[in-house]
Amino acid sequence: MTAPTIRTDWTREEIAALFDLPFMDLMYEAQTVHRAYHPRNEVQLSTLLSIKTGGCPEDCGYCSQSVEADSGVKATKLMDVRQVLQAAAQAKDNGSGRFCMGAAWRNPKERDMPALVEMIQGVREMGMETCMTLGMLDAGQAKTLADAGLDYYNHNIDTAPENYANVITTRTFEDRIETLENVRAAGINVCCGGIVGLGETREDRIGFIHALGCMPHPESVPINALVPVKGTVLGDMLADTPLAKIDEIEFVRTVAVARIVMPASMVRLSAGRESMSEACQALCFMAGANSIFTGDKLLTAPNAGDDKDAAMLAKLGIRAMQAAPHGHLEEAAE
Ligand code: SAM
Ligand code: DTB
Ligand code: SF4
Repeated sequence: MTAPTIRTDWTREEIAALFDLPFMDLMYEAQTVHRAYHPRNEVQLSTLLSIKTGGCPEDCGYCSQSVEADSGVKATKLMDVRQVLQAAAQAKDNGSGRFCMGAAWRNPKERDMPALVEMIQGVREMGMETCMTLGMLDAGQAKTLADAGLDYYNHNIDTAPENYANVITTRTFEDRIETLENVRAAGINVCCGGIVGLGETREDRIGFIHALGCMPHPESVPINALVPVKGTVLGDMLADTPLAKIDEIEFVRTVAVARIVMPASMVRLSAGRESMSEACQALCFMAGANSIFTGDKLLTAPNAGDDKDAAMLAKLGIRAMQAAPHGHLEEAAE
C-alpha cells in the first residue's frame, strides 16, 4: 500500500463512516494503514511516575487527584529530583524507553521550574526519552522545558469539544488548545488524546477523533479507557449502570479510527488495560495501537505490571520498540 497522505481536513461524516464500517473491514484498513507507517509487531514502552500527587484544583470528573474527589488519594509535595531519577533508572532496567512524569497541577509555578529542568536533564542523561504532563503551560515555561531537553509534553483534549463542559468546568477546551500551541511552538513533541467510557455518545467519540485529526497531528495519541474511581463524579455516576464499562468492541473501533485518521502518530493504549482481557488488547494492537504504559502503577491507578506485560507481548510476538535518539517520530519509524 502506498502510504496514505496525512490529512487535517477530515469531516465528521468521514469519521462517522469509519466508525460505521463492518468491524473486520475497519480492522483490516487500520492494520494496513499501520503497516504503511510503522514497524509491524513493535510496541513502544513508556513508564509513568506521579511526581506530585493529589490536591489538584481542577475538577476533571474522572480524576482521583482532584480536590473535588473523595477518592482517598493523599496529596503530596513535588518529589525530590534524586527520588525521581531513581525511579527512572528502575524503569530503564525494566526495558522502558520513555519516562513520563505527571503532576496534579492546574499549571506549574515558577518556583517549580528549576527542579523540573533537573529531572528532564537527569532522565535524558540515562538515555531515556522524557515526557511531562503538568497542566497548562505558558510560552515561556514551554521554552524552558524544551531547552532542558524535554522530548514530549502530554496534554489531553480528553473528549469532544461539545462534551468538554460535561466533564470539566474549571477550564475550557480552548485553554487546552492554547497550551498545545505553546508546546508545539517550543519544538516539543505533542502527546494528546483522551478518554473513552466517560458516558459519552458515539457522536462524542466522533467529535473527539475529529478534533485530534484536524489539528497538526500529535506525535503521540493516548487513548485511555476510563478507570472508574469511587469518589469521583464519573466513577460514582456510572457505577452500577450499563455504562460502567465501555463496550470493548466500541473501544477497539475508537483505536482503529484514531489509527486511520492519524496514520503517522503513535497510538497509545493507555489507562484501563488492567481490566482488559489480553484478547481485547491484542485487538487494539491489530487496530494500530503501538505504545503502552508499563509498570505496575499509572499515576494513582494500578497497571498491568512488567511481568504480566512481558508474558502478553511474548505470547503475541510483539517486540519493544527501541527509543529514538532524540524522541523524533521519523527516526523511531525507520
Ligand atoms: N494534571 C495534568 C493534566 O490533566 O493535564 C496531568 C495529569 S492527568 C492525570 C493526565 C490524563 O490522565 C488526563 O488528561 C486523562 O486523560 C487521564 N486520566 C486521568 N484520570 C483517569 C482515569 N480515572 N481513567 C482514565 N484516564 C484518566
Ligand atoms: C494519559 O493520557 N494517560 C496517562 C498519562 N496520559 C499521564 C495517565 C493515566 C492516568 C490514569 C489514572 C490514574 O493513574 O490516576
Ligand atoms: Fe488535575 Fe490533571 Fe486530574 Fe484534572 S486530570 S484533576 S488537571 S491531575
